[in-house]
Parts: sequence; C-alpha cells; structure tokens
Amino acid sequence: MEGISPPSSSNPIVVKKIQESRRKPLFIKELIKSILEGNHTALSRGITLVESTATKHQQQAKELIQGCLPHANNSIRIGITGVPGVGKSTFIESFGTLLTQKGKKVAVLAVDPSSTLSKGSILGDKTRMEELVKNPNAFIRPSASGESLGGVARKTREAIILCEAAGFDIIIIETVGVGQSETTVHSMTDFFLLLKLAGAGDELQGIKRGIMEMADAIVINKADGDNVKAAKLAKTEFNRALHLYPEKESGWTPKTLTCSSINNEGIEDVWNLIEEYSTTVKKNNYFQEKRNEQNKFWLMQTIESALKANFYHQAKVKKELEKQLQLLQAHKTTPFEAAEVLLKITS
Ligand SMILES: Nc1nc2c(ncn2[C@@H]2O[C@H](COP(=O)(O)OP(=O)(O)OP(=O)(O)O)[C@@H](O)[C@H]2O)c(=O)[nH]1
Ligand SMILES: [Mg+2]
Repeated sequence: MEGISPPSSSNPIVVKKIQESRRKPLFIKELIKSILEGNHTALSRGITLVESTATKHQQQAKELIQGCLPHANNSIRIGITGVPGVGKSTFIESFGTLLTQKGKKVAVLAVDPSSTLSKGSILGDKTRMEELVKNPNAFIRPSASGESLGGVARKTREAIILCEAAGFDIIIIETVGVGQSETTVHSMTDFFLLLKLAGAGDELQGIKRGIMEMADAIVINKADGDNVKAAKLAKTEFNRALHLYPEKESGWTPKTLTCSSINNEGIEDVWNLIEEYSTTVKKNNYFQEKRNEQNKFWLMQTIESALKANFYHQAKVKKELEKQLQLLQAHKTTPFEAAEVLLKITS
C-alpha cells in the first residue's frame, strides 16, 4: 500500500527562512569543518571569501582564518618564477603530477599582479595543466586580483593558510615576475625556484638583478632535443655563477639542474633537491626562523601600508601636501622640512 504524503502544513517560505537563520551563524563553522575535511569546493569558497573586499565578508574571512590557522603550517611552500614561455605551467603540471604519485597533496596558487587585466593567466593555464586539474589530490587556483601587489600578496598568504588546513602539504606559488612579484613570492615561500632557458642571456630572459640571489635552485627547462647540449653548458655556467655569491644564511648552496617538463625528465631530481634542502634547513632551524621572519615582515608591511593609506587619505594632508610641493618647487622649503610639516598634521 502506498502511503499518503503528509500535507504541507507549514508555509514553505517560512520554513526556508527558519532554515536560513539556522544556517547563517553556522556557515563559517561548517565551512571550516568542510575545509578541514579537505573538501575542494569548500576550500574554493573559503578563498573567495578571503579575496572579497566586502566588509561583511572580511569579518567572516577573519573567523575563517582563525579557525584554520591551528591546522596550517604543515607544508613546504615552493615559489616558482621565470619569464613568460619558460615553461612554468608545463613544469608545474609535470612536477605536481609526480608529487601526487608520491602521495602528496598539491595546491597551486599564483601571484600575478597583472591578472586584473588578463583575468588571471593561470586560468588559461588550466589547459596547460590538463592532468593536474583533474587530479583529486591537486588544487589549482588562479591569482587573486587586486589593485596592489600588497593586496594580492595578503590574499595569497591567507589562501596558503586555507590550503594547508585542507591538508595540502605542497604549496606551489607561481609568479610571472611582473614588478616586485618575485620578491613578494620569495617572502612567503620556503624554497625559491628559478626556471630558465639555455642559450638566452639574462637580458633576453628578463631576469632582474637580485633574482639569482634569491634562488635556492635554478632549473634549466626544455633540456630536450637539440637543446640538451646547450642546457648542460648553461648548467655548468650557472653553477659557477652561483658560487660567486656569498654563502646563504640558510647554509644551503643553491644548485642548478636541467629538466624537460614535456618529457617528464629530470623532474624527480628537482623534488629530491627540495627534500634535501628541507632536511638541511629543518635540521639547522633555518626553516622555522625564516617563517618567523616572514611573519614579522608581513606584520610590519601591513602596519606600514595601513599607516600610509590612513595618512594620505586625510583631506588636510592632501591639501597641505599640494602646498608643500609648490613651496618645494619654488625652493622655499626642503623635502625634510616639508615632511616635518606634513607629519605634524596628524600627530
Ligand atoms: N621543448 C620543450 N618545450 C616546453 C617545455 N616546457 C614547456 N614547453 C613549451 O613552452 C611553451 C610555454 O610553456 P608554458 O608552460 O605555457 O610556459 P609559462 O612559463 O607557464 O608561460 P606563461 O604562463 O606565459 O608565463 C609551451 O608551448 C610549452 O609546450 C619543455 O620542457 N621542452
Ligand atoms: Mg603559465
């Protein structure tokens, strides 16, 4: 016998409202729970919340971070940089796939200050990371868009926390090297990898000064076909060049490797090198010291930019600044005197 369906005695709108009101205070708690369970959809939602500029979301984002923080930090954060076309995406596809085969969970984030215009190059990249995108142990997220590199950086740092809480033990942060983005990525990662090509000069490769010094490893990509010989030669040259730099605080001597990302050759050597690095710097405590330093750096950075923004936003400051600039131009004051006058406005 079929039963009769119960009459819908309650007004569906009221029922929905009650359900919503029950859900709302729980929303962040549920989101945290799902993230900790490693749910990718929840992780995506969490990152979207963190990226949101709406005041209401920012409060929720704070709670979310607080809830995830105790479960974060258990990862190796790897920064990868190199000029457009060097093969970053192809390398990450190959490298990330290898790591998942080793039982790791890999999250790929991007810092791309130009992404506001290009809508995140890593998005188009998903086609270059065909395998990794489908991999249940990988999570790929395009760069947060933002007006400033500082803003993008903050969102990325918070996304790292969420990814770690979701159980990702390898966090890869890719940057295309626009503006100061390499320095930014360097300041939020444990290991910094510079991808290069053989046979092209630094100017051609758009390698800025100081980037070589930041690298823990240089990997010459596209070491395949006719390029093998040139790649080996470049490896020797770079190794020699790296030895000219003063010894690193980490006690680690940067090394050069070659690989072919499309042929999956030499990729495992890169991972072995990173493991070797990790063992070295965990033993000598540099790993933790560097993370502490990075936290301190971001604290100071945040204060600085907030103070600056507050200062310049004041109408009085704006007005006086204009006046002082004119005086300066007329040689009636000095930059230091002008600064003193301006700073006195708010003190
Ligand atoms: N021969 C060869 N070609 C490669 C290798 N890795 C990448 N490529 C090719 O180089 C081109 C650029 O590769 P991408 O992985 O898109 O480079 P990218 O650094 O991510 O570039 P952007 O996202 O524009 O910064 C593609 O056509 C790849 O197929 C490699 O190891 N060997
Ligand atoms: Mg790419």
